[in-house]
Amino acid sequence: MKDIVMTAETVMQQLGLGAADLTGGSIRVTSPIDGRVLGEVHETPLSEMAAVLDRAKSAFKIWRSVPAPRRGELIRLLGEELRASKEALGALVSWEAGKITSEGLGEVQEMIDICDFAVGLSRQLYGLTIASERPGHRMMETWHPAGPVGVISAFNFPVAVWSWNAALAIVCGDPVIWKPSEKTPLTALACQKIFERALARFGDAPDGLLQTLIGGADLGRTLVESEDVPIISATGSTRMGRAVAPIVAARFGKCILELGGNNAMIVGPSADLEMAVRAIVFSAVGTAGQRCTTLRRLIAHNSIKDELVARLKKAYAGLPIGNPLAEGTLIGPLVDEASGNAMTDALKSAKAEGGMVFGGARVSEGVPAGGVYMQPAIVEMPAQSATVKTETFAPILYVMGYDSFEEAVHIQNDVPQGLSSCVFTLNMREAEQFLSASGSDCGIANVNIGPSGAEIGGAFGGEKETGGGRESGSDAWKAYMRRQTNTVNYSAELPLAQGVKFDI
Ligand code: UN1
Repeated sequence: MKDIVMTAETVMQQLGLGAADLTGGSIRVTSPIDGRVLGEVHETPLSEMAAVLDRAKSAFKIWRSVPAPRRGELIRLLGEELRASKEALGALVSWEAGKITSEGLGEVQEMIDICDFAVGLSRQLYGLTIASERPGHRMMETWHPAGPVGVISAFNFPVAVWSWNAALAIVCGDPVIWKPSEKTPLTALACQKIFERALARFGDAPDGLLQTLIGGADLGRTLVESEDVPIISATGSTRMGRAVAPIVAARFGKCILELGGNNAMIVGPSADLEMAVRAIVFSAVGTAGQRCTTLRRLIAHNSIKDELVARLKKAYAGLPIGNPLAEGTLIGPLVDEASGNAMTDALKSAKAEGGMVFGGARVSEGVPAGGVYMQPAIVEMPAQSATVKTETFAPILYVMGYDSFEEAVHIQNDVPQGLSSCVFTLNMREAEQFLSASGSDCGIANVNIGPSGAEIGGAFGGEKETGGGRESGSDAWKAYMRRQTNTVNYSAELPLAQGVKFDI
C-alpha cells in the first residue's frame, strides 16, 4: 500500500470534514475497500424537514429573480472550487465508493465539465418567438425557474450525478435539496462544503440554495411527498423509481428518472475486434460493473463469437483486481456484501438457465481484507433468459450469438430497460439501421464506442424501465424550468383566435 498517498484522513481533512462531521453520529460509514470505518455521521432528523423545505421555498423566492448569468457566476465559482479539490474529492470517492483512482478523478472531472456547461447555459435559457395568427400580436415562450428540486442520487456516482442536477437547477433558478445514497454521505458532505466555499465567494446568495439530507428512506419519502418540491430527480434502481414516480404524479409534480440499465453491444462480422475487446473490457468491468451504463449483454455474430469470447477470456484473465487506490488496479471492490451475494446468485441462476460461466469467483488473495472483490464473469448464454433481462449491479457479461442483424436488434431491445446501447461494425448499413427508428430503443445508442462513459454534452437517460428522464447536456435544462407561453397584443383591436366572433 506504499503507493497510496491519499489516506482517507488526509483527504477528509483537505475537504474540510472535521470531527464534528465525522464523529458521534448514528450512521457508520465504512469503506468498500477494506471495511474500515471512515466516520460516524449525523443523520438529519426527520423533524428538521419542515425547516429544510421552508428554507428552500424562501431561497427560491429570492433566487428566481437573480439574473440567470449572475446565477451562472455561482456555478463558475463552484467549478473553480471543484478544480481546487479535484484530487481530494476524487480520492474520497475512491474511499467511499471503491472506485479506482482514475475513475474517482474522472467523476470529479465530469462535475467540472457540467459546471462549465451550465455557466454557458446561464446565458442561453432561450425561448422561441412564434408567429401569431392575429395582426398586431406577438407570441413567445419564456422559461421561468420552477421551484426547489429534490435530487436523490445513488452510491455509484455519488457526486457527478448530483452535480449534473445541481449545476443545471441552480442556473435555472431552483434551489436544491439533495438526498444522497446512505452509502455515500461523506462525499455529499464534502460537496456541500465545496458549494459553501463557492457561495462565500459569490457573496449575496440566499440561505438554503443547497441543503443536504443525511439519512434513510424516510427523509427521501418526505422530500418526494412534499408539494413544495415541484421537481424530483431520482437516480437509482427501477424499484426505487416505481416507488417514487406515483407519489410525485399524485401531486402533479414532475419526475426526472434515471433508473436501471441493461446495456448491450452488438458486434457485427465486420467489426474491428481489437477495438471491440478494449471497449467491452472497459464498459463491462470498469467501476466493477457498477455503472448504470455498464455493458451487461454482448450480442455477437455467430461467425466471430467464439474468437471474440476467446480474446475476452484472455483479457479478463490478466485484469488487475485489488485496492482501487493502488497504481495499476483496474477492478476495485463491489460496494458491499449484498452486491457480492447478488452477483453470486445471478451467476447461479444463469447456470441453471444453461449458461457457461467463466470467472465470477470471490477473490481473497492480493486484495485488502474486509472488501468484496470479485473476478468479473463472462457467461455464454443459450438465450436471453430471465436472469439476463435483470440488471445485476456487478461485473457480469452475458454473451449471446445471432445470425441476422434484425435478430441482433431484436435481442438488444427485448429487455425491460432502455438506457444505453452500441454496435461495433464497419458496415454503414448496420450502423445506420441501429441508429434508425427501427433500431436501438435506448436513450443512448453508439457506434464503435462502448455504452458507458458518456460525455456531459449530450442528454443522459433512457426509455422504458430506465424511466424516461434526461439529465446533463443538450436541452435537459428544460426539465428544471417551467415554460410559459406569452401572447402580446400591440394593436388597438381585440381579435379572437380561430376567427371566433363574440361582439358585446
Ligand atoms: C450512472 O452510472 O448513474 O456514462 C451514471 C457514464 C457516466 C455516468 C454514469 N458518465 O457511464
